[in-house]
Amino acid sequence: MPVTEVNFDGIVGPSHNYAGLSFGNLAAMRNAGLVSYPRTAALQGLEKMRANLRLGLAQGLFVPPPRPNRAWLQALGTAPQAADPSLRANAMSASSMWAANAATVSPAPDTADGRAHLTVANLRTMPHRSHEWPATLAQLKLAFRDERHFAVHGPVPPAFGDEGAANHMRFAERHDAPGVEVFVFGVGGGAYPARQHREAFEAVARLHRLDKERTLFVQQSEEAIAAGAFHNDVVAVANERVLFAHERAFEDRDGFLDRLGTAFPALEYVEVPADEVSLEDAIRSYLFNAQLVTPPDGATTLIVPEEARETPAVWNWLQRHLSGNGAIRRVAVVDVRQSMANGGGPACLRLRVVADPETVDPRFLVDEAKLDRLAGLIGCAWPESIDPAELEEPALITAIERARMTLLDALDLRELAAI
Ligand code: SUG
Repeated sequence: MPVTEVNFDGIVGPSHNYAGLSFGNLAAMRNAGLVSYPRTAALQGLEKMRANLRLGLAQGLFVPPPRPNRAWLQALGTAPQAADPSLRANAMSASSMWAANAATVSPAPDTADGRAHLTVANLRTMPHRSHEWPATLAQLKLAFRDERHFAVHGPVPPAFGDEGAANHMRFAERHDAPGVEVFVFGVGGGAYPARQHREAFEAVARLHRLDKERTLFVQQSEEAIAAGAFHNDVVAVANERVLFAHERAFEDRDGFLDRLGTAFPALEYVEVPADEVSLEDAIRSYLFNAQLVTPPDGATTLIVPEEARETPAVWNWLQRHLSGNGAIRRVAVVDVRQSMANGGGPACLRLRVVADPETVDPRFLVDEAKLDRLAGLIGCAWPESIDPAELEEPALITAIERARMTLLDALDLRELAAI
């Protein structure tokens, strides 16, 4: 099979809950304390994967890590029942579902050794995400273990925060052509943390052996972070020649566009002006946290969440763009409301890897029949609902741990059990 885009979606784990752990992520803060629906959440994720398959795209998955993370609690001198509620919630989060934060990926045509490079993200800024990487790394090492095609790197040292592909964009004439990679970092964000540090991305670019002439470092606008865009993929998305972004996404918009246009003359820039869609509407609707994809028929498609259709300024903008024959030719809508309520849209839920699917461990790839089987399993094993006040209940913890093992068995991934 040729080199193509493969999206690896994180299966929503059975512990999915709304504990309000992500300061600066407005949806997560707003919904703190609500009852969550892990079964519905995971099924919504599977349906999004199915929609991608039906567009003709290759699709993969990652499995949830063990939750509660007993090893992490043990290193902190405690255990699920004994831990104080805040520590316990940090050990129970299903946040690995947002696979755009799993790693940064540089496809083979961009690197000096002709292999695709992946660096697992350290996610050190948020305690509940800081302990994701060991389990993620174990999966990456399994899924992409063919060293003729892939190089998988451990995390950048935690002195510098790295949040992975959510702040990384790649431009190329076609997926299999050499690309220009853009690394977006934050400096300030008003009251909120800038989670991606420049030093971390500079290290990633060195580790991935990228060509300096085709590598750009760009500052995310402080205004965007302060407005709730805790990752760049909340205000911008790229695919092949197209950059789709909000006017206020970058600190020095003009300077960035000049540099990008020089490095990548084929750029097609689609900007949403602030006076047509405010930053607030863009962030609330997750217009830009969309998957921008090229299906086999060549019609660039934007996969947006239902919330984008429900936000009049956003939906009107999209209709105008489509009728004007713009770079985006089609819009598809998916329901990922359970994830959205924690600030994770369609793009957050996937790690995009440009590679030949035949070089990936097939246990991490899906077709519709596999999705059907997983839906049946999740429908039985995933908790129906979780009230964050009940996270310490032994019966719930047992159900969550059992559900994950059932999934690993079904996928023949038992070797990940103890990680
Ligand atoms: O890191 N939410 C995630 C959402 C990640 C979205 N990813 C991208 N933009 N690519 C985060 O803020 C909420 C968890 C909680 O509150 O329990 C959370 O972690």
